[in-house]
Amino acid sequence: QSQSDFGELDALIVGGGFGGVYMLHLLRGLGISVKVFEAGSDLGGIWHWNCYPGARVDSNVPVYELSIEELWKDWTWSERFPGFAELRQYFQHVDSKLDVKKDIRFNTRVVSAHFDATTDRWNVKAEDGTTARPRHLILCVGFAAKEYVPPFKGLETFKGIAHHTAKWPQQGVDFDGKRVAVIGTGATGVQVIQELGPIVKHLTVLQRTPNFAIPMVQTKLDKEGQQKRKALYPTIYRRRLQTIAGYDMHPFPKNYFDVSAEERRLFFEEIWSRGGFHYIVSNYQDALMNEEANMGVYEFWRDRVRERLNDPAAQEILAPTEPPHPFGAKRPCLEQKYYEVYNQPNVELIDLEKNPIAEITPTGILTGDGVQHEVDIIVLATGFDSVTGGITQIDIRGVDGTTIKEKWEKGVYTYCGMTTANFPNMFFLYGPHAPTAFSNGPTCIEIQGDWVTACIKHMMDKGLTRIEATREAEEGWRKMVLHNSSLGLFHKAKSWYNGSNIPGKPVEQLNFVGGIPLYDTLCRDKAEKGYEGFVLSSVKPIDQ
Ligand code: NA7
Repeated sequence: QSQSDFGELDALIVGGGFGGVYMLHLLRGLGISVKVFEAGSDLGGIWHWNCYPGARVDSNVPVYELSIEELWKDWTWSERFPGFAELRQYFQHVDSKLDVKKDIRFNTRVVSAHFDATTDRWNVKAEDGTTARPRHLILCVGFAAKEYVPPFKGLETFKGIAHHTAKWPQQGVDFDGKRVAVIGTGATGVQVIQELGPIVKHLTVLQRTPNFAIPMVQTKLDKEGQQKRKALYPTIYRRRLQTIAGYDMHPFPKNYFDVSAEERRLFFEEIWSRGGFHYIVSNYQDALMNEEANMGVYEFWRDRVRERLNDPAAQEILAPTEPPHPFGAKRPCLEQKYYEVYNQPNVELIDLEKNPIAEITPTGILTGDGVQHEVDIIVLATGFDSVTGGITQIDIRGVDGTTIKEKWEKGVYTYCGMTTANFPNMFFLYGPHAPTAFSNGPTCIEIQGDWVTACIKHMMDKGLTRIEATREAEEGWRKMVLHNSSLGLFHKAKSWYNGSNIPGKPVEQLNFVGGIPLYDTLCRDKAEKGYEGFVLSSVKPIDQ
């Protein structure tokens, strides 16, 4: 494809994952001109980029899919937690039903968007020179669009294969007979390790902080069983909106110390065996607020994990006696055979807290103790400039020419977790100050997509061309987001939840922790009050 000018559009969506296709579907319904620019070569967003070995969603189906009936009525999954390949097939199914691709320009990475206050339009440019002048700019870039590679000394000298997991080659990598190092044990590292441990010649895991991984309890799903339950799907999707994290589970309406130790034990066993995020989300309602309760939750987890590990040293590194941070304050992930991998003779675990990476050499990794770990492949599972990075990496300039990166340099300001002052007609989904990291993606995206669509419809009906959040409104939203978070234990962990995984990034809660129902209510309330906290106006004629 050659560069082209899309001219004036009513809306331009950036990103072709869940958010982008949902937005496209809704905006088409308004009968307006809308296109999607997607940096990747196909649909899927996160599932297009993250094709590393073992990549899989930690949310269960059918809550992890769009609630559009045309899509779910004849789609079935093979597993409760599908892998990236099946998720990609789902996106092809979405295209076969909704014909989304015809309005998506792939291989089109948006590099800049400047607001033109004389026309109330965005001047958008992509890397290949493609341009568009949409009224509305809708960023559906997700929360993990900008990967983070730590500045390891000597990384560029490595002669083997090294990739960040989010930039994994689409054609895959041959691991047969290879010595592999995995740096990082977040959700990604855990998936890579449990996948590669059993098949590679040698695996070196370099862990800085242990992940409090909980059993996924993966299940095979059959077609007939799913089809039979389809009558319940509208209710399942409606109930998603009534749960704290947008799934099919609720916190238990009792405090940890309200019940006896025996009762707690039975309750823990029960929620543990359900798999998924039950052990966090369905736990006692004060589990993430009360430090002593949290310690009890940790201890049960620790003891279950230790039972699965043969080596006492590995037990202490992976499931320490004292937790480095409260349970759940940093994102735990779901695992299948993760801990058993460490019982294998071909797997070596290095505790970077005691023995950090000194440098990467042409043939491997040199640790602080002077040992050179010879490897053929390095998997960089080192995470993302999460939540804000996908937005701030684009040169987005608002009314006064300030970039979004400059605006958020010392702290994030948003209103309703979808807009920000000085950047009119710009909306973002599944980004900062929304339930993002604490929610099931499709649930959060649908609430926001519905809200943005209603807002654009309202503007078109009234002949308005500009909507902009006020500074006071975003100050209030920010205060509320930070206050809600301060009631829990989240600030006690170094985590991508609060930006502390990226050197120099301000450390503050980036997500709305108040839960899906409250978020939904607050956003609806602003709209119902005539878009309270926003200034709406019509374009000024150019000669004024
Ligand atoms: P995460 O959860 O941010 O994990 C990144 C991992 O990389 C984590 O274990 C980090 O250790 C480690 N890391 C980062 N920098 C370094 C350096 N300099 N040295 C050693 N180790 C390092 O990213 P994921 O991709 O796993 O998951 C992101 C989310 O995507 C996930 O939660 C899902 O929601 C989907 P640390 O913990 O900081 O000590």
